[in-house]
This record gives sequence, C-alpha cells and structure tokens, in this order.
Amino acid sequence: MPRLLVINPNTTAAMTRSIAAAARAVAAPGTEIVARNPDTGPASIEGPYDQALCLQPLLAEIARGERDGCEATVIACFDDPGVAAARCLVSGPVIGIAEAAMHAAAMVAARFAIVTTVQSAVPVIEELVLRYGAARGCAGVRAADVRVLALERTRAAAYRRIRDCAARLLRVDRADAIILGCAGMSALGPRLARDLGVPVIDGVGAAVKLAESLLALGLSTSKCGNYAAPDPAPPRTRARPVGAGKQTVSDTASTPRR
Ligand code: 5HY
Repeated sequence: MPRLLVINPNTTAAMTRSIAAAARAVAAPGTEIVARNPDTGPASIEGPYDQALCLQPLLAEIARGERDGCEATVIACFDDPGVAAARCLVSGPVIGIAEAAMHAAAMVAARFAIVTTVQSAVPVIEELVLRYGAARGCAGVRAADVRVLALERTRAAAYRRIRDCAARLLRVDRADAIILGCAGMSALGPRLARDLGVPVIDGVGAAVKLAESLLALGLSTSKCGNYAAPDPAPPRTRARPVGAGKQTVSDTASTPRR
C-alpha cells in the first residue's frame, strides 16, 4: 500500500487541506496520502524570495516524511521549490506539481497555457517551462491577479478572474488546454473544464498519479550522479578571518563533492 507525502511548502493549513482533498480525490484505493505543511516559513509563495524562505523547513519535512515511511513525495507548489535538493535528500521519487502538469498537458494538447495567481509568479513559471523542455508546447503563462490566499477566502471572485484569464489564454494565445498554475486552484478544475470546454490539468492530481506510476514501475531516484546523497554535514565551527594563522578561508568549507 503506497504511502505518498503531499507537502504544501507554505504554512497555510487551509490550503494544505484543499490540496489533500484534491490528492485523495484521484489517489488509487490502496494509496495513503499524508498531507503536511511546515510550521515555519511563508504563508504563501508568490515569487523567488518566498520560495527561498520555504526551502529549509520544506526539506526538513520531506526528510521526516521518508522517516515516517512515505515512499514518494509530491511538492505541492507550482514553483516546484526544492525538487532537485529533495531528490538528493531522499531515495523515493520526488515530483513537483508544475513538472507533472506540463507532462500531462503535453499528452492531451498540442498547445497548453498556464493560468497562475500573481504577476511575480509568471517569470518563475516561464523558467520552469524552459527547464522542463516544455517551451514548444506552452502557448503562454498569464496571471489572473488573484493573491494565493484569496483563493481560500474569496473563492467566487477568484474563480471569475481565473476563468476570464483562462478564456483569454484560449482565445488570444490559441491554447488547447489549461494548466492550473497554483496548488490552491485544484478545487476549481472540474468547473473550469465544464465552463471552458477544454482539458484543465491540476498539477496536484497529475503528480499523485505519476508518483503512483513510478512506484508501481519500481522506479526511484538515481543516486549515481546529479542527485547523489549530500555528504553528512561537517561539524559546524566558526569561520576565522583569512590570514589568522595557517587557516583556510573557512574551516567549515566542505570539500567540493563532484
Ligand atoms: C503555489 N504559491 O502553488 C504557488 C503558486 C503561485 O503558495 N502555492 C503557493 O501562485 O505562485
């Protein structure tokens, strides 16, 4: 019975609950979903600074999830924060919802587009599109100008803005499918698909099904190179100024691993 950690990297418990509901709605009968968020870090992630703030608590929760028997991890934030670092940290598959959504969309549409929340998220997502080799199929990324936490508070108004932004992506950018560019949008997917008449891909669901598939195939992260396990942390000692005796720049500098 696979046990999946579905981690919301921000600290908003209401959002974690809606992410958990989206994950459990698609999980196979034998899959256990363990939904968590860190106790410390940003309440929402709306750009590179928030993303940096979430990393250490996120990685600590992912390590705890593996200790608690979770065989795979879904990072439920559309910035895909910390995915590569987590793949070094734990053995089981680690899947970001943006990467999962883009792969799923590419298999149902020649051109997909991404509707996200705020303008500051757009360049972050555009960089992910390039990193994942999805640029050819991506018609565009647009923000609905809805704050992440407004998705929980003012759902009706948020839905209208997201629907109108998605409609523009279909009409102006000639997309054939829409990706929900925020983990907090999962609950809007089915209604948006009915209203727009095109496939709407929720990254949370796509990531859960991909995680189940990788586990069923017996696949886990390769540790032979780029995702090799980190060296055990050297004892932390205070760095001394260069030139103070026969001292390197810092006695905490670890030897480059590769
Ligand atoms: C997310 N932020 O999925 C991202 C997406 C966004 O707190 N969860 C967040 O809207 O930037």
